[in-house]
Amino acid sequence: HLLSPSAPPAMSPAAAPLSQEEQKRVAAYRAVDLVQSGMVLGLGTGSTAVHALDRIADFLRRGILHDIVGIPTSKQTESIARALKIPLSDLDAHPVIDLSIDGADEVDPFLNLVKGRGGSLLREKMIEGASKKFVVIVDESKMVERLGGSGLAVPVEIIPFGWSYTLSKLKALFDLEHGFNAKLRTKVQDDGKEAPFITDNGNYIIDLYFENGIERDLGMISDSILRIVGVAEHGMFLGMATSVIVASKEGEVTVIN
Ligand code: ABF
Repeated sequence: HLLSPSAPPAMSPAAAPLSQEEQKRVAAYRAVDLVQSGMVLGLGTGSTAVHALDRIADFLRRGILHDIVGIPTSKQTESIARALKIPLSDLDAHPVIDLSIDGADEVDPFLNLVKGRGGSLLREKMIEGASKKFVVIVDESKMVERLGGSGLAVPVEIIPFGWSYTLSKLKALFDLEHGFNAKLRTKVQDDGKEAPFITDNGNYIIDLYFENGIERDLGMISDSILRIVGVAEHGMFLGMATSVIVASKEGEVTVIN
């Protein structure tokens, strides 16, 4: 039923603020309200997207949704979705996806995104780029004035061959940028040794850091990065999101289109 203008707010002023995890869940659940039976769904990766997986699985179990096909954006999401009994397929079988739902590391006022802290940016970009609708779900901490501005990395997936050569090319691109840094992403293995982080595609990640965020034209930066031989893809998702669902501490949900 329709809410009257005088309807009470989602949370009374006295209620405790939502934790970041609760904000993620609220945004994810709102996105799953957009899912309809029979849809082919791009299934995102990360701690926000996992709430959407839970909700989709719950709706399938209860018969609220049926005939859903999920296209996972990472091996991790594939195994979670499998355990939740969400029917799965791939991009080859479904080159057109109805709706993708995924988290992000940063969202700017123009709905440009940084993604890839989890390392699954290449598959995410392929699947979300093949989607008629791409809905991003975030807690309010992900909103930034400028991409790269939160101090988090802008990731670039590169092929392992000649990685330090590719790193030097990336460094040269941003040479004059104040406070710029670029590093190979590493991971401590079970034996305690540090080794390159390996993506689902067998590639490496270079993390780019910008002290004040990316001040230059994003489209030009994107083109310059992609022109470097050895780069597979970068984590800036420019003009791809059709809407962003943001949940706040106060329990408010804002949908930005
Ligand atoms: C993936 O998960 C990534 O593209 C992005 O880096 C990350 C967001 O993770 P979380 O929801 O855990 O903050 O979608």
